[in-house]
Amino acid sequence: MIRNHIPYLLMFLMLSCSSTVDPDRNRRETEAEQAKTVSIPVFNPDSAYFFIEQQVAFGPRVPNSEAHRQAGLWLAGQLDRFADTLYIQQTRVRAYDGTVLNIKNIIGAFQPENRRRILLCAHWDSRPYADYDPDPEKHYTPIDGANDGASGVGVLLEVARLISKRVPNTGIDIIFFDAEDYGRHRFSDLQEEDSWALGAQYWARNPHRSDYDARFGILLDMVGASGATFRRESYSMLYAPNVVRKVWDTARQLGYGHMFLNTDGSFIVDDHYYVNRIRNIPTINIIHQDDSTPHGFFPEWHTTGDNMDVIDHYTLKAVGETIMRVIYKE
Ligand code: AHN
Ligand code: ZN
Repeated sequence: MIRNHIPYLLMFLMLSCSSTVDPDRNRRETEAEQAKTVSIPVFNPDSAYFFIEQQVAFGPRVPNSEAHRQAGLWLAGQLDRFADTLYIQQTRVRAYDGTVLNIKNIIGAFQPENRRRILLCAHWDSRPYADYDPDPEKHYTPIDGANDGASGVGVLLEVARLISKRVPNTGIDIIFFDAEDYGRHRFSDLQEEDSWALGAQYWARNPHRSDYDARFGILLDMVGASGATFRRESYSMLYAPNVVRKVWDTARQLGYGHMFLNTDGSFIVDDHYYVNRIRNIPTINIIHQDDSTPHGFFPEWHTTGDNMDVIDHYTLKAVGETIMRVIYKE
């Protein structure tokens, strides 16, 4: 009986000693204890994987195609299962080549009454052409976009499923932007500015609520390929350095420091760029960058090889757990 008490006594002595040496230590330990006791629902990478598989099964989700229409309906239905309020923004935008695209931003609000909010987003369309395919015959073939597009949506659908089960302290909006990837074909002579992220540009000028604001935003783009590495993307560092730090620190604490690298990436015009520039919401991009490829992204980027074969459960788990922890720490 006495023996059982010795460790407690020792621990008490150790704690009281250390607190005289470092007055901050007790407070820090309390915070660490709290972080452990906040129960964070467990991110299921198999579930995220399945959400990606289902999107890809519709075929390439190119605006104006039947697969795009069907996938959009399915996605809205999925988000509606989990969110408190669903918004569908339907509009027409003009692509760089003059094509008029029928697009749809799909938005799920969680705790819409909460004034403290976080924005999470990804693009749900896929690119109309594999203009980086090693086979020139395929340079105008639409792509599956399993990683480029569907992976971010898959992770966020799993996040949506989990937060619907255990309400976090912060309100959350999940936005699936359309027409991110209808940017200029690499062999096109047309020089059109702002040809990427058309859905995000539209939303930034016409948010689903006119007074919409969030404390910060996180964009997920190409977050599912095996061997993914995430560098600190430069627009994220320009507009939201504290958010980058917060997310990268969280990933490192979880043991994913080998993927969330503390090295600088390049400037990437993506959905987050317009959320920052037009809406002024500090928003970062978690995007797979790879120095060893000619375009700086994952090897199958904008090729027909961007299919389910590149998707890796471990990468999904790393990103999903990081996002979940960031959410539940707020
Ligand atoms: C540019 O290449 C300018 N932006 C890339 C953004 C992107 C394309 N993300 C996914 N596909
Ligand atoms: Zn793309």
